[in-house]
Amino acid sequence: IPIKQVNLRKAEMRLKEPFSTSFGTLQDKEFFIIEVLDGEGNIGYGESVAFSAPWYTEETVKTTFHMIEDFLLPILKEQPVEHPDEVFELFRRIKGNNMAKAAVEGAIWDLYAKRKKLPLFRVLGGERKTIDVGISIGLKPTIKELLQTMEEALEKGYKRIKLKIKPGADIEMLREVREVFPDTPIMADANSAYTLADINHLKQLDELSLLMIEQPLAHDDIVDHAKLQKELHTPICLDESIRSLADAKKAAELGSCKVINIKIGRVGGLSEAKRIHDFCKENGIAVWCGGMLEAGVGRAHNIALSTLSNFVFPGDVSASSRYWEKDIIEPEVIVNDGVIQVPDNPGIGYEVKCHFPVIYSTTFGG
Ligand code: OSB
Ligand code: MG
Repeated sequence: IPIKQVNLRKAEMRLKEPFSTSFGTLQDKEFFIIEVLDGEGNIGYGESVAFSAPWYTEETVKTTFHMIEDFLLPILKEQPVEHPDEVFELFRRIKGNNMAKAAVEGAIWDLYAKRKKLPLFRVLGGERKTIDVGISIGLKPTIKELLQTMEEALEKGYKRIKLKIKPGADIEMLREVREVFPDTPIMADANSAYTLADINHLKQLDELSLLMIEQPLAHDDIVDHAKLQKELHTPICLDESIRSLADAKKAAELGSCKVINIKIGRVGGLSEAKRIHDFCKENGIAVWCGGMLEAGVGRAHNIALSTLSNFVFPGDVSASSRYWEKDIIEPEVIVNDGVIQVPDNPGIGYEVKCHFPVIYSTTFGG
C-alpha cells in the first residue's frame, strides 16, 4: 500500500445535547481525522475516538496526537505494508494507546479497500447489506425527560435502548422505565460505577428483564465480573475491560461475561476487532458494536464492522443526526425502522466533507 502523505485534521464539534454518564457530562467533542494519501488520488480516512479527558480509558486527544506523530507514523515510514493486518503487528512494540493505533490503522484499511475498489465491509468479510441499530441514552436530570427521550427513540425505530445508570440512578429508575415500556428491549450501562460490594444491590437487576448489563465493575477488571456473573441471571456485557483478543480469551475462560461490546478504538483497530469477533463467534459470546460519540468517519467504520456475522445485537451506531447538526460525511447516515443501509461504494463508502484545519502533515520518502 503506497503511502505518500499523512494529514491530521483537528476537529471540534458540539453535540446537539450534552451526554451524561456515571463519570460526567460531555458536550464539546474534539478529535482527529487522519488522512492517508497514496499519491494516486486515493485518500483513506480514520477518526481518532479518544476524548479530551481520560475518563473512559487513559487516552486523550493530546496523547493520541503525541503517539501518532512521534511513534506510529515513524514506524510506518520504516517499512511498507502489503495488507492492513500488518499495521497492528508493526504497532505491537508500542504498548497500549489503542485509540491512536486504531485511527491510523483505520485510515489504512479505508485506503486499501479504495485501491481495490471494494467496499470496506466486503474486505473485512462482512455479508450483511443492512445493520440493526440501537441507541444509547445518557443520564437525564428527571425521569420525565428520560421517558420522553425513550419515546422519541422508539418513534425513530431504534431496535433497543441502552440507558446509562449509576448508583442513585439505577434500580428505581429502571423500574419506572419498565412500567412504561414493559416489552422494549432495554439494557443498562454502568461504565464501571459499582464494585463487588454492591452485589446484592446489583442482583435486583434480574427483576427487570434487561437484555444485558454493560460494564458494572472496574474498567480493568475481568475477575470480579466473573464472580458477579455467577450470581446474576442478567448477562454481563464487557466494554472497558476488553482491550485485546487476549482479554476476550481471559473473559471467556473465567466466565466474566456473555456478551462483548466491540469498539474499534478500544481494541487497537479493525484487525483486532475482527479477531475478537471471530473468537467470540467460536466461543459462544455474542458481540455488538459500541460507540464513542463518533462523527461520520468513525461511524462509517463502525457500520462496516457491524456487517460481520456475530454482531447479533443492535449496535450503538446511530444516525448522523443523533449527535450532530451536520455530520462530516455525505450522504448522512440515516436510520429507518432501526436499520442502516450499508453503502456499496469503495472504502468506507461515504464522501468525507471535513474542512477542519490540518494541524500536522508529513510526507513519506520514496
Ligand atoms: O460506554 O459505551 C459507552 C459514549 C462515550 C463513552 C462510552 C460509551 C458511550 C456510549 C454512547 O454509550 C455510544 C454512542 O452512542 O456513540
Ligand atoms: Mg459502555
